[in-house]
Amino acid sequence: MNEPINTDRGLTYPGNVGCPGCGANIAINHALRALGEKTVLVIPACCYAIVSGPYPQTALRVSILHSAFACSAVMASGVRAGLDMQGDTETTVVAWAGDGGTFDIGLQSLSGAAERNDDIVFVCYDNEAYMNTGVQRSSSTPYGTRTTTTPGAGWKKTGKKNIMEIMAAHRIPYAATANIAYPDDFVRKFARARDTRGGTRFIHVYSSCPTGWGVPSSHAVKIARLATRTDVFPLYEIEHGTDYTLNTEGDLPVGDYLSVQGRFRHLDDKAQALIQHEVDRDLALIKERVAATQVRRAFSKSA
Ligand SMILES: Cc1ncc(C[n+]2csc(CCOP(=O)(O)OP(=O)(O)O)c2C)c(N)n1
Ligand SMILES: [Mg+2]
Repeated sequence: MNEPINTDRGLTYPGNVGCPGCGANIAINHALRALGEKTVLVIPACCYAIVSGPYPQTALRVSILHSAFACSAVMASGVRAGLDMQGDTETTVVAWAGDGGTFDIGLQSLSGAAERNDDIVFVCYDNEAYMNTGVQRSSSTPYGTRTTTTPGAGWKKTGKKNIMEIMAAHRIPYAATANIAYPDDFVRKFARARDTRGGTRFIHVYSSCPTGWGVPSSHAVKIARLATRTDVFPLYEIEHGTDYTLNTEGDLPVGDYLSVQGRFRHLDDKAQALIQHEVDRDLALIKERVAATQVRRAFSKSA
């Protein structure tokens, strides 16, 4: 009850109900390090609504508002409007949603906030399925994955929705990917999102789920690092929807990522080759945009 916050201990309490190795717990630790205590989190229905604690319990030392599944972005917009009316310009308002609450049911509300360019940070911690309700596939679930709604030979035959491209199309001031296995890059991007005021910022966080992916909990960070080293989850930033910066270059084939996870173990060489092809194609598209950005910047300097 209004106890002064001792930030020396960080902004998370030492224990919560998350699964061992939960990537979202690692993500929130990194994120709050950058965001600081003047943060309001809006969390829709998802694992993290449970992990962050039902009132009056809490796992975090910042204010949390739980929203319905579909509307974390617009609720964050409303909190921002309320704070503005109180003259509080310092507090950062952050929607913290899963992939279901971002790619699927939350997409209209997120698109609305982004189109209005509301002054919020929207974070998708992406564990690539509806984990809280028992590992059902979402539109973020990658090609080849087995989930409880894509079991056995019915493994998912369509690809992952490209949420970064969708957000870039809204021409918001800042969008970035971040990975729990790269804490310095992660914290830098959250600090940048915090400081880029006056518009919508979006961060797509790679967030391992040992429980849903069939990997040992001790491998949560190792798998996350492999996602970026194989270019399955490249780290990059997009300013104003058009200016791209690539932060990493992978050095391993996708097989090194797929073969160590239960959810992909059934994939044969042909399916793995197709995934490699798509990963290479998507990375090439990002690189084309990076090159176009560099040309544009050089041109505008010389003009
Ligand atoms: C309108 C509505 N439909 C369904 C649910 C049930 N539900 C709660 S959490 C959840 C899955 C959330 O998935 P995601 O957003 O990916 O977060 P995760 O649990 O994976 O962290 C579902 C289907 C709900 N709360 N509200
Ligand atoms: Mg999810």
